[in-house]
Amino acid sequence: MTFRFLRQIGAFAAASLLCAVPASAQDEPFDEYLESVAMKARSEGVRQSAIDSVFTGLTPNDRVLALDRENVSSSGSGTSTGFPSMAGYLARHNTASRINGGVRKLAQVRSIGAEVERQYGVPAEIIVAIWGHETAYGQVMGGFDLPRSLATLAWEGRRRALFERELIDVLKMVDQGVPRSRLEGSWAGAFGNGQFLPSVYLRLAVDGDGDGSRDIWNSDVDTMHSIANYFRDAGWRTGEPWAVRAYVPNSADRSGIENHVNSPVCPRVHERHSRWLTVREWRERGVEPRSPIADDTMAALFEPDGPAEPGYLLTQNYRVILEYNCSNYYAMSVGLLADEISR
Ligand SMILES: [Ca+2]
Repeated sequence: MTFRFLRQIGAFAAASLLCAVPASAQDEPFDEYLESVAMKARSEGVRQSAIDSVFTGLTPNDRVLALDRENVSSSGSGTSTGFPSMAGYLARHNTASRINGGVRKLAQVRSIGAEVERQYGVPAEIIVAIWGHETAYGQVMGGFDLPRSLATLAWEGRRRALFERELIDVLKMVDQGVPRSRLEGSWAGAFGNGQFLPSVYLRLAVDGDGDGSRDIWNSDVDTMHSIANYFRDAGWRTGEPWAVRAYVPNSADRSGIENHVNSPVCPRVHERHSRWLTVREWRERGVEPRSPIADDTMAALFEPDGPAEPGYLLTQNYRVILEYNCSNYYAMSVGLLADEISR
């Protein structure tokens, strides 16, 4: 349920382990820390009434601290150069129940999906697949008090800049009229059907049904519009597949297509992809797409489990899925779930 954020934390965990946690982080009393955040929030225009309704009586959550520590130690230990099997991951995550749930959800939101697709250019099955992976189609959205989680993580200090920003943004949500009682989510501060963070909510959530509230907890329409808006904002290209399965001949020169560009964001994810060529250039190298894709589309080859296993030509839209959660396992499972439920 907290997939996106857990992943993001995971990506930074190794680096964070190398940086000393400020020794004084928790020497500062929680209430004093909240007062310093309140001052910053006021300087950004948040009304005192919103601050009071969130901060009054707030205490740190030990469970959140424990989960954060567990997350650091488990992510930090992965130093092997081999990668876990994609096939194994897909078998665990794209289960029959998740696929069937997606087929039902897609049918249930068919008319909203058509409208959203027309308006944002993002296919309904991609949105529903995100929804399935984030919260099992809204069944598991997390029951942590959001301001309490964010305040605890910001106060703890390991990633204060990030969580303090999110804490001020959750105050802004309340200032804008989001009911205090609605602020529940994951231990790491993500919430609603698509597990947005407060900063993402403020920037990209959409009131799709026009009732005056951006309700990504309870409204299917608002949820679909909001996830689609996220994708459009991240550069989704209308009409382009996220990837296509591809036949790669044994004779293909894999060293000749290596990617030598270091990605500025999550390089360990991007370094597993080949360099980018047009589909026409892939065909000239004997790589054959198994489903329709235009010849001038730019694509990178990805063979997650090695040359003997399925290969994929990834497009720009795959990178958009990575924007939601920068993990090849996540993006492949979202894309393949979308393919599966739209069959
Ligand atoms: Ca609404």
